[in-house]
Amino acid sequence: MTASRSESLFGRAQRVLPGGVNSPVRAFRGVGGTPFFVRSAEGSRITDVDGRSYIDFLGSWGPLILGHAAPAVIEAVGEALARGTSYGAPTPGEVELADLIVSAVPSMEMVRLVSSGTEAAMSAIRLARGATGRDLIIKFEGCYHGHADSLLVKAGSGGATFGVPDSLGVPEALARMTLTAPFNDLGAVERLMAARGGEVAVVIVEPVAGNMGVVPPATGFLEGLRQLCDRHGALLLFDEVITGFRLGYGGAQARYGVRPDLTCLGKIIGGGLPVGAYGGPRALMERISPLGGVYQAGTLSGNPLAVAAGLTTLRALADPAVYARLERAGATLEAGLADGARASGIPLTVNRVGSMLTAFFTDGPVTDYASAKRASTERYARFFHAMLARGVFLAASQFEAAFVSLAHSDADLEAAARAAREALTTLR
Ligand code: HOZ
Repeated sequence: MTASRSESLFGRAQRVLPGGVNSPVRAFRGVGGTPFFVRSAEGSRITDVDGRSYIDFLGSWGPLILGHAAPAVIEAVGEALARGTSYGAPTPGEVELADLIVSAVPSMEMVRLVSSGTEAAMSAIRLARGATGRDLIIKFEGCYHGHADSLLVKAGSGGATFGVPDSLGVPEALARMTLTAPFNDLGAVERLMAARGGEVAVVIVEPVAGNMGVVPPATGFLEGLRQLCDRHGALLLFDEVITGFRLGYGGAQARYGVRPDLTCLGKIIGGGLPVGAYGGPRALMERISPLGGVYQAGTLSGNPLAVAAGLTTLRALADPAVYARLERAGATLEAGLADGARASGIPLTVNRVGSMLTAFFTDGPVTDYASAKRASTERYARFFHAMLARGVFLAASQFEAAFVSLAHSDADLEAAARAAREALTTLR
């Protein structure tokens, strides 16, 4: 049998790229098989180099809330491109994007644009340490905040997929400054704070976890974190790289009504181009260079192409009807999965918040990393391939989210729900 184009490319790729990819989960090791290589994508569909087309629920891991190659984004980026790709000097677009972000996100009065979510989280942590004069951070098991040293401790996403939540190469001295608690376990945070609260600079959390699969906050969890931080003089940092502009125009903090001190954004605010951002109250943000002593800089920060894509995307989301549509679309996919589980008798727990969801192959509730890890990764792998064979592309790991976009039509959602019902039956 001759190799497909994806197979040949993967062979070549593995000679020159570690694992054949530029980001681990893409290598399909969590589900087995050969990753497809992408030729193009449009709307809800992604097409591989062998000409197979899939309804895409990966959405580039979250940014593509308008779908692939959204015409308005392509036009805006094209116009920006014709004016140059990068200047290393300020542009009007950055000011507009910053204005738009601070008017949308309740806790942000100022924002600094960077080039990735990793950079945003790393820089926000530095700011928190600089502002409080404290060194420790608290993070939650299974939450993922990019791959900066201090944050690769009990990390989700690729850390969960490959069983390396504590990466090699992170100095022990640094890892010791990251305390961890189970997600949704306020008691554990209370105990950490009681023991070392005076040394804690910041508590960082994904307000809705998306990197151990989707896990919503328990009632009172985010509010409790707010109170504990206030009591101990620590800052609260919401990593809204995934949830920002996805769970509503004001992100998870508007949805749950809890105001963090610092917020990280990424993904959607770059409309599919590389971007990140962190922000908070003026008094805190004015500690960043050139106003204050916390240093952070970047050649491509506020890149004009990313800013153009981001601005166009955020403007398209300014209508509340958009989020009502995303909610309905998410619910349709969830219902298809739940029906399929009932019909097939396969134990499945679907966690969904708005347009992000994960189907966990387990029968108990999934409320934290320990319960997420009880899911059968072997069943997920079979489900993933059964869906792919039916033309539906999901994340290649049990511990990631599926994202619905505004480009998914009712027909796409019904086709995906039908595929899920059939795929689940094949797992019996
Ligand atoms: N860290 C991303 C998943 N949460 C994966 C990014 C990628 O592989 O593109």
